[in-house]
Amino acid sequence: MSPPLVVVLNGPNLNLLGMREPEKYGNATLDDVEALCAEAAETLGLAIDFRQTNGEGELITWVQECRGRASGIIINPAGYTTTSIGLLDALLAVGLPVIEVHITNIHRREEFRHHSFVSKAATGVIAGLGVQGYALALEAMAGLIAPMDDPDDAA
Ligand code: CA2
Repeated sequence: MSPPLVVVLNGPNLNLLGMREPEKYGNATLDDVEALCAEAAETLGLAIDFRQTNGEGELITWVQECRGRASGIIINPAGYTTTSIGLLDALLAVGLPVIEVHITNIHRREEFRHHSFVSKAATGVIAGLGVQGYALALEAMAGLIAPMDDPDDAA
């Protein structure tokens, strides 16, 4: 049997990780984050599909495409966290466990970053633990999707 697929989605400007504002977001590049996720997924027996886009519509389409294909979604919605009802609606409609990740602690930052529309669709939220938050989200996701693979639950 193939391992459960977790889709890891990254929103706008996260392609700049490690290249700008390292004092805020650290030195790891998005490629480093993908490698970190691949390593964690391998250990946890998960497959990942890791993506980044600057487009709101593309992000929404990717969420929709998870239906029937993925077992869970990990998402750092970046700038769309605080603006996108469309993204919220897609995450609510997809019917999968969702973990929202932020590299920084959005609650220690500017007031406008505090309210996340996406959190309304999230099973859990990880913020402020740097890029390690992605590995922690994968660990939590493995726990959330494991019961689906338990043959005892099939009865
Ligand atoms: O802390 C996070 O992960 C954020 O989602 C990052 C977003 C920000 O809008 C959220 O409030 C919190 C910004 C992503 C932009 O990433 C950059 C990375 C390096 C240099 C510049 C931007």
